[in-house]
Amino acid sequence: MTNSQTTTTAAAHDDINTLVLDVLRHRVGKDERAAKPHDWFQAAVLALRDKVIDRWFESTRETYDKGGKRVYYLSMEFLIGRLLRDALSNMGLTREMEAALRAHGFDLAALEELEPDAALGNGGLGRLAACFMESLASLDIPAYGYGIRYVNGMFRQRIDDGWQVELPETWLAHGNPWEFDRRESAYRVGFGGEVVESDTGVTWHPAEQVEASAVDTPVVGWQGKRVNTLRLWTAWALDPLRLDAFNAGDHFGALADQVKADSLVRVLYPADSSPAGQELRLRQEYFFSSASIQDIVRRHVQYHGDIRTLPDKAAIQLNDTHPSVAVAELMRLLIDVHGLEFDEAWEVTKKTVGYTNHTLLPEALESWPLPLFERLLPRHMQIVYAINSRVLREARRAGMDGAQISAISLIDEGGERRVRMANLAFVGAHSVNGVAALHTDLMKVTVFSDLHKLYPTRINNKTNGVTPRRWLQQCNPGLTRVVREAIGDEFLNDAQKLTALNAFAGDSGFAERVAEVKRANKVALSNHIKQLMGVRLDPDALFDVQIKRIHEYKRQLLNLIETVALYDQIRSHPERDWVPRVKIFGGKAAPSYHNAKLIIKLANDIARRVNSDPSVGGLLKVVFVPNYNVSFAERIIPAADLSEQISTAGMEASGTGNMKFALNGALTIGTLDGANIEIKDHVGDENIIIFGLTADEVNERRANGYNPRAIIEGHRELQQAVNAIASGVFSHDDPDRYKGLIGGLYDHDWFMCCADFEAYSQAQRGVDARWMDQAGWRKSAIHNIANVGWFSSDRTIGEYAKDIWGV
Ligand code: 26R
Repeated sequence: MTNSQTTTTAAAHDDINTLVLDVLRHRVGKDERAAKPHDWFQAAVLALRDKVIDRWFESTRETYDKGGKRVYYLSMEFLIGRLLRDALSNMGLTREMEAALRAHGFDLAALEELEPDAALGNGGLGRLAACFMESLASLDIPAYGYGIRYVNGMFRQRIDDGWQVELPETWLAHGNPWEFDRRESAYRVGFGGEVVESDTGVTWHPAEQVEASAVDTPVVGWQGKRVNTLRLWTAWALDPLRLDAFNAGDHFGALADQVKADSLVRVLYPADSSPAGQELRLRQEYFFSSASIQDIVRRHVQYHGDIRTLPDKAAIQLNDTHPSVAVAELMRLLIDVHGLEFDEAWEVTKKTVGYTNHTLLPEALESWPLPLFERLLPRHMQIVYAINSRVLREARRAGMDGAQISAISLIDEGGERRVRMANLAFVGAHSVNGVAALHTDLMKVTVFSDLHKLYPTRINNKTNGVTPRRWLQQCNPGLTRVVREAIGDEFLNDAQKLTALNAFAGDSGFAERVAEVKRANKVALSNHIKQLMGVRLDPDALFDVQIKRIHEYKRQLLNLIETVALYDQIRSHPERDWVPRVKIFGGKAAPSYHNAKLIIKLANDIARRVNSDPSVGGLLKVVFVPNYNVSFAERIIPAADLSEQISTAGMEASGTGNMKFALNGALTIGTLDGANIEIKDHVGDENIIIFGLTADEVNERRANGYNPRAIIEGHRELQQAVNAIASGVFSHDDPDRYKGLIGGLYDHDWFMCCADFEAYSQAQRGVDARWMDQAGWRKSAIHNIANVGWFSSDRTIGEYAKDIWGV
């Protein structure tokens, strides 16, 4: 360190130290001697926030001065996790804060654990939104994230006797030191009522109204370059307490409006790809879409005057179809409030909006019963009809037939009529993108095939990415240090510079240092799991990890069946050289998803049996970690040796956990699905373990009569394993518990666990063989770290900026 740097650091330390003490006294209201750890945590956040705010103002002023274009990212979900470490690290203040707290006897890492994990999302889509917000700020792109400030986000998962129990997460119980109430940014959002047409135009008279009020959280980019805003909406009744009713003795009725408003922002819809047939969900979608669009339009008119120039100053990205109704809302404001003609409004809307699709699963494609949509949003219904008539005329002119026209229609006419939100988003956007190459290709030939024919240039690919700040630097400081020592600091600014590490793959000294870090991370995780669950893990075993939402297409069941088969094999052939393995599972099941919950119970049943069986001699351990969330991922991923990405080919749109694991030096065992394919292309065939059917083969098997029963009966290990599960070997207390689950495998096995079992178990034995060659394994791990910098969300956001947003 040079002399001047030493001085700056020391000055910064004094500065932070003074600031923290001042905040502790005057804003937390505690004397140094009386302050508890949570008071110090609060003081640390508020002190840091002061530093962030200065940058925030500068960024905002700069954007206004330049009159530049802004990105608006509309998302029902933001799975942001904890912010203290992230903000400290991006502001370059970690060391100073550490020192300041140490001076008072506190450990920063311990205080970080006091921060609630903000879980305003289900899984991949929500976490992607959080990575994107960080990258937007890091790339110095002016952006707002818009979403809902759920009072209870994702449920907290407890495991009771092996079963998932859902508890409300009270992340706001002690306030949220990061956020700012923006009462001046409040908008009315209406529901129901009627539409009146007169000479002066169309007026919607809603039957009910709530007020959406903004709550802002600053999002700090790398090196504090820019601070953007995550604007989450909360709901207020226009008349929160009806005093007349209250005074007349109706104490509960007097609060009914506020209760109704509260319910809009109470919970995150607790489903991942399950039918969202609930009025509340549509209300939530419209609530946040309307407030966001009103805010965007208000800002534009205030600073630029003419609403017709909106596409030059605003790019609105819809994160899946959850905010699709924003298309109709923008049209409504342009026509009814700003007096544009339909055609002109339609051009402005399309130029402004982009839509990202995140899943092809039919059950996750949103559509709303037409009567519900019409009752709740009568004016939007008219606009949807008007858009539809225009689009269908275009289709007719292009020579499309009846079948194609009904596939393109915004209204699903088969059975109960429904409004198709994906079609609305598709036609209302100038860009429609998938999240990995295979996914984008499949979009063109499945759900969107006819829309793609009508608008052949609209679909494009933007392969997902993850932020290397959180998913390398912050979660794995040990690895970051070793990499810096080897290749310098350039990769901190550009993750693709990690390729310089390829030159070190054969350097045994470097490999040794990477391995030491991995081991230390495994020790740390083992200690945590010991403390949390009482299970002792051997840090020298192979840590084999599958953490993600529990879903049949992700095939945790395939992994569990293989685990049982391995358990059998170890017991039958104790003389063989088995590789000691720790199988780690984690993830939440949608509360109404019966099979997913049963799979959690099965993992726990298997764990109980295997972990207490002395005959496996510690060669196999199974753990299902409770309440998997972002902060848990930050502990587990740096400690993983093997990353399980084993979805049925064609079903996982991208996956993003796969990228995080590879970046932290785990090898992937996976199918040719989602971004696994591109990870393979980047790390090289020899550094990834690919197995199983391709997406085409899956389709072919399904089309030509797939017979899982014959496969099971023709495969001894598979049959033994599934029969053990079905007959109650792991569930003595309820021997029939898994009859139905395993029966489903025999009868249809939609997700092709049986078809892929042999290939998967072969691949796993191949993993064992590789592990025996530790030098080879380490080399592959380094090639993974070196070659996945491309999967930085900076690269992804750069592509969105250039190809979609024009910023
Ligand atoms: C309709 C509603 C209940 C709903 C359905 C599905 C709500 C949320 C979802 C979650 C889906 C869309 C999701 O998270 N998709 C994931 O998006 C990731 C980011 O692009 C991908 O990596 C991942 O493959 C995909 O499953």
